[in-house]
Amino acid sequence: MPGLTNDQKEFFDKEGMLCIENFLTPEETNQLLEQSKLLLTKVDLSNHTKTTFKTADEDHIGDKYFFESADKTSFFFDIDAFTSNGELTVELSKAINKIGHGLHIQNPLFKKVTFSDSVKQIAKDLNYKDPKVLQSMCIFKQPISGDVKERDNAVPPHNDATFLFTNPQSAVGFWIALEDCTLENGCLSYIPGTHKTYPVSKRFVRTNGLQGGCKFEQLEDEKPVEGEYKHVPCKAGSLILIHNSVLHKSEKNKSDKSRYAYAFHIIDGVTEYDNKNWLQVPYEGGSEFSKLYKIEV
Ligand SMILES: O=C(O)CCC(=O)C(=O)O
Ligand SMILES: [Fe+2]
Repeated sequence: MPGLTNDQKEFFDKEGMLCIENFLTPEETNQLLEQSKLLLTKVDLSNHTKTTFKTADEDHIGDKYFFESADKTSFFFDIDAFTSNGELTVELSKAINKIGHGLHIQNPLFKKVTFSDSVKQIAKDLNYKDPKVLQSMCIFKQPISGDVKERDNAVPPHNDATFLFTNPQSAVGFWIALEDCTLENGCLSYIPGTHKTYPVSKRFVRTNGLQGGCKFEQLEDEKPVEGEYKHVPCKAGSLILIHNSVLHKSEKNKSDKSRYAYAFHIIDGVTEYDNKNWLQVPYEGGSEFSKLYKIEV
């Protein structure tokens, strides 16, 4: 089973991001793309809280719908999806930003890819002792169309440890392109090496236990960001590994081509995952995050 070559391990360690082309076959990629499109048709607006998704400091969501999404197929909208009166600004299927955060639990197709031998092998090659899948999501950057020349679907600069905090840090993102990602439709970009030079200066914490509410807790002073963002355009079927502490972002989709991706994050069960994190267990039907594999003793 192909895992990571020594060169790939070295590259990931040095850069904080690694793109592996052809991780999925065209058939597997297409299956997940079609499944994502199918899920987009399942949103029922009549009983929906219209929760939008944004990771900018000032207005991160923190409502119950978000809190309880860890093991569900929940729908989150682009921040420009609704007018102030709650009217959709685009057609429903083009208004969704994310579906998550329990696709690896709920959806057989996403589950199969998440718990595949190739993913397990990569976790082993990254020296995970007890890898656990924390969350999974379909991420949509909807295309522009008609009068809409720009969609507000940029992901601001961040590191994932801010949101998936463990002690010591152990999260790694597995981000799979379901369509070709380009400079025009908002491919990922990152500043190489920032996982070693830029501190995890804040973390996203619950303010009110299981009731909902989140804020950023400042851990240390922000450091001026140095370095240039490097774009990672890639073909559909590519896997991009994201180190927990590397600064990364993606731009708005300014093209008429969508950019759909499936991403999940793992952490190491031997680290401390405390109850301040927004994503908590036990959740419905389980008392732990899903183990990627049973540990060999
Ligand atoms: O899909 C994107 O543009 C951003 C994804 C991301 O930041 C992540 O998966 O950690
Ligand atoms: Fe991220």
